[in-house]
Amino acid sequence: MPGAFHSLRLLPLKRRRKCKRRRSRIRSKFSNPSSDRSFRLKTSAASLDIGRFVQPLGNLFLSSSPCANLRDAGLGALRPLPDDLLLDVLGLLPARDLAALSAASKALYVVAAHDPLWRAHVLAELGGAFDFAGSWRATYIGRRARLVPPRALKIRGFYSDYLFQSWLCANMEMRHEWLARDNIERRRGMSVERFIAEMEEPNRPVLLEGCIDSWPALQKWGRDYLLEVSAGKEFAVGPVSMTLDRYFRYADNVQEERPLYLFDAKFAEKVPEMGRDYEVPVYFREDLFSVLGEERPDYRWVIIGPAGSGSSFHVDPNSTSAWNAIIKGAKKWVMFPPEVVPPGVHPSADGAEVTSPVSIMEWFMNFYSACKTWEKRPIECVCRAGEVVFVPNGWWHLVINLEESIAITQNYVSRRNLLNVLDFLKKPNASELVSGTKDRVNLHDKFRGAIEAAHPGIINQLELEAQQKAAAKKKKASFWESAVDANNGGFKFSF
Ligand SMILES: O=C(O)CCC(=O)C(=O)O
Ligand SMILES: [Fe+2]
Repeated sequence: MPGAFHSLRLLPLKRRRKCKRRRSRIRSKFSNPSSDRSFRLKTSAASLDIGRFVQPLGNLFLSSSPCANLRDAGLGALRPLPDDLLLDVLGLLPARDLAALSAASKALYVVAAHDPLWRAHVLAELGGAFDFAGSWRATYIGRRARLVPPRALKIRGFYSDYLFQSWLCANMEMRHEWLARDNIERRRGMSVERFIAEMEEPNRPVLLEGCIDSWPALQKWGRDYLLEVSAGKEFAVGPVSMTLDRYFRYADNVQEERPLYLFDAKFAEKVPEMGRDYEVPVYFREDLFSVLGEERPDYRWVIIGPAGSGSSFHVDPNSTSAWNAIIKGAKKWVMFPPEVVPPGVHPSADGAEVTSPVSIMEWFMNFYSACKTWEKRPIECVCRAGEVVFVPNGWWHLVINLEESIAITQNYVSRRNLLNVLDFLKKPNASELVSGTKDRVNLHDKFRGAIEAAHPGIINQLELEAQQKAAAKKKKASFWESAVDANNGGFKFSF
């Protein structure tokens, strides 16, 4: 959803493609939040939150005592605007005017309390130097004493799917059925040769157990240790930078639909102890981007986030593959192969932009069940501390943290995906697609040149092998076509 209060978009830094968010229509059945049993609210659900008093629009028609929607009476000339557009308009207002507007009517009070509006003001004015006060509105108002808010009101009779869904996504628990399916291949003690032949070559995800047991990070990386080694250092959190202590204070109190996510590509340079506490698992040691030295695109990140934070559907940058190792916590993964676009996700034809639901919870609520009947169902798992997920290049994936999690991820190019990466970097719209570097347009030529210098002949060799493989595949296919002879129903194989 384009708009002013989304202008500080909070994309994890790993993926830089433009991302539009669109709120989908409610597809699940809901009634009064306090009586419905079809979803469970988090025990910490904010009881004074204004969103709690908003009901889905359908309830207006089902209500036994039909009444008017408070929204219509109190919005004046703004009434015809759909909720998403109305919020975009309010997102253009300075904070002072937003506060003043909320005193104009009960309806405007509800709409102007939509917390993402205030998040944009806090982040724009304070960057990462805020002390989270339980909501963004309270955080902003706490810092601006002269901005006296109207006192907290309990408001009934406001019906809006958009606001209800936003509140619900921030406050509901993951459902059991969203977590139950676990169909990823799990391997322990796999040799590197088998990993290459069975996983990397065919481009299939796998969950690797036991391959980071020797990492000091697994024992050491709790909050206390990280706070100590990173004292005074700031990390990238969405569009701002924050110290870890501030981020943890936020994470302890947050109840929002898309929590801020710490996703920092320079952690090992900023805090060398963190760089020393892990090593690349044995399967991923070939790292061809390293030929670029300092000019390589961003490739490693520390990721920290509270329950409910995560990464919405995306494909990893520059056609690289990745590994993601969990040090603390647990993450739910949903992955679709490159040729299957996940339901609810709409990439543009040139691949430069992706439109997807506003939040991960919204995707689960409105789209997860759509794949139940699909022939190609996603690969899913819950990955826990000490486990590593291999994300093959081109796979769509979504990740949600089920508890506070700390992870390290690296993207890499091995000879299995070198040609893919070179093709990707050469695309005509490379300036929009390539990410993790300033010099997007020239990355292809620089990388190709550096590879030729460091590994003479490797590109030709891989191209030759690829041609041979394609020819063998074609030969096999044409043998089957002639054997089956579909046109005249002739010869058929039987076994
Ligand atoms: O841990 C996460 O949020 C997932 C990050 C991600 O998408 C990745 O490692 O490729
Ligand atoms: Fe990713």
